[in-house]
Amino acid sequence: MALRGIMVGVAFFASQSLFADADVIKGEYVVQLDSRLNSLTKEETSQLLSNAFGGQGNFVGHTRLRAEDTFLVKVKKDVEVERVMRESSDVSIVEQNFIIRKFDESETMDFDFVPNDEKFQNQWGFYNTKQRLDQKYPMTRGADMKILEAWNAEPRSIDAARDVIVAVIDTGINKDHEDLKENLWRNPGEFGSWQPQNQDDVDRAPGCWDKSCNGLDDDGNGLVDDLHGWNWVRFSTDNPGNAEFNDDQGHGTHCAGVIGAKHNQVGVSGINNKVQLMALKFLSRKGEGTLAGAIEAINYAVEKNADVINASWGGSQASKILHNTIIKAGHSGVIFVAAAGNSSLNNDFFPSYPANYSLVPGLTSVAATEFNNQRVYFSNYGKRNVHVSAPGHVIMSTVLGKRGYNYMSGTSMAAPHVAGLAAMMIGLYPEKFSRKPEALKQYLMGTSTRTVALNWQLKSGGLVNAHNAVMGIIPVGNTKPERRMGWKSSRANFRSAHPYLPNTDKTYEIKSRGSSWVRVKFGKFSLEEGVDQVELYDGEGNLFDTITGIGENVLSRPVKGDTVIVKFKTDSNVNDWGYEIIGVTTLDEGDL
Ligand SMILES: [Ca+2]
Ligand SMILES: [Ca+2]
Ligand SMILES: [Ca+2]
Ligand SMILES: [Ca+2]
Repeated sequence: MALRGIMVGVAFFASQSLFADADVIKGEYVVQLDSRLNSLTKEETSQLLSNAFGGQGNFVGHTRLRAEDTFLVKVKKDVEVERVMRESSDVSIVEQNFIIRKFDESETMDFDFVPNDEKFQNQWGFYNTKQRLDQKYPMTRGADMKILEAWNAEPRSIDAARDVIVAVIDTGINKDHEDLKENLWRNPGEFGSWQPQNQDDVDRAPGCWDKSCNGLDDDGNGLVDDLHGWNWVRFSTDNPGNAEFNDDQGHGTHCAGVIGAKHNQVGVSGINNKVQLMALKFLSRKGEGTLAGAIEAINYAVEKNADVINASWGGSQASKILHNTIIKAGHSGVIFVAAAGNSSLNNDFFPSYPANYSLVPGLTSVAATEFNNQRVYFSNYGKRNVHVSAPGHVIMSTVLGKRGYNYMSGTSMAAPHVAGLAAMMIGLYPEKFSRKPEALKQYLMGTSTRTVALNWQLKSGGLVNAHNAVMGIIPVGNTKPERRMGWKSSRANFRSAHPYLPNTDKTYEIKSRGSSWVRVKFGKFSLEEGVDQVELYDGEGNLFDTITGIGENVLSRPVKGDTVIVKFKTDSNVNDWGYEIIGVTTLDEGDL
């Protein structure tokens, strides 16, 4: 089937105006006159400009802008620029006077709502203003997950997760922390007033008048006084563990703070000001736990109707039982958010568990990004097995101590950013996402920000974006055609030199007139991974795919429209063979 008119040509890619968001100054115009008028006197120029701008009734004055033919004109009432130029043959160009801003903007936050927690400024992952952290790192403005934008665009998002239960399966949660204690989940079966019935009760629980401290298993789940969670560190056949979930390491508390630290003037701000943090401790002070402990903790979370599980842990060893446990959790409606791992490895080839477990509805594997939205060097990645990324380097959150706060780095820190956002979405849109982990995962992927660098490293190609998520914005590159069938293929032949040239920055356009969707087929590519790459954009300049590394017979992601702009970029070293595009595949949604 022949393709309708594939066209190739050099396209100018940068189409954005530098002054796109310029504010204009009312009543002021910059005017360039025809150069033959340079010899006019000031009075003659004044008369001419006055005539052009509506006569003496409207014209206020003018001044020369240190050029023979260029003036600033002031008028009482704004005029139509096109009309002035059309009606006065003496006027060459008229432009409204507008405001130009320096590119490094001031650091004031132009938002109605900014949390008053004292360390919010350190939370670059929520809102990156290029602020200086206590430690020196090069920051990129806007490289963040758009939390402040989300809170402002949809203020309900701040407290939306008040009834959403997030199980932090980790080293425990610091129960005395000023930023967390109010957001601890309470087991409904283990609190409420209780009275000692006999001497045994008094002896066992002196001074206790509540189910949470009576030494009894009030909800009959086999665990005594499990008010906020449980501790499986010493769990064994003869030891059920205990109710002391308090963190002795800091890791779990850090995760908890990202998900739900109070907005209370002190410390940090959680993604959610209100949320139910279930403290399930199975990792010891050394940060180690057992398979059995992990399975127990996950089953506990499911039993107690957790909505989200945060798993900031793992390893290369697979377990079928843990896998089955997590599959069950997914089918029961929990979204399981797993850190991708910190080994700098590609999880598609070197699996990390639990992140890599397949067939789990909603399992979301999370890589870590840093201050410029690039993957942090230590973070695992994988176009098939790692779904999204989130900030995970030098993250400020809660730690040990009543007022303990500190930075930590890792995919461990990235996962709770996603878990926290998941909780927010469940709270905001329960009919869409509550107990629907796969739908929520797909949504978080679909609303994420695709970047050139993350495209080839992650399934979603990007970083979770809270603003897009609360507002229902799906970026163009993330949309998908409604139909899977009916794609038509035709041959194409575009290729780099073999081997390719250094310092290439080449752009061309592939067009298949009239198609609704288009994708391109690479016969072969062999490019220095992450350095030399082919970037694919739609006709409006929206990035939708990045091709790098090695592959054969690879179809790009689909994009809406009939245009693919191909950008080929290489650094100063030639490292490989290059690429060839051998086909273009199109879908016409008008066809039957
Ligand atoms: Ca109990
Ligand atoms: Ca009890
Ligand atoms: Ca706080
Ligand atoms: Ca190279």
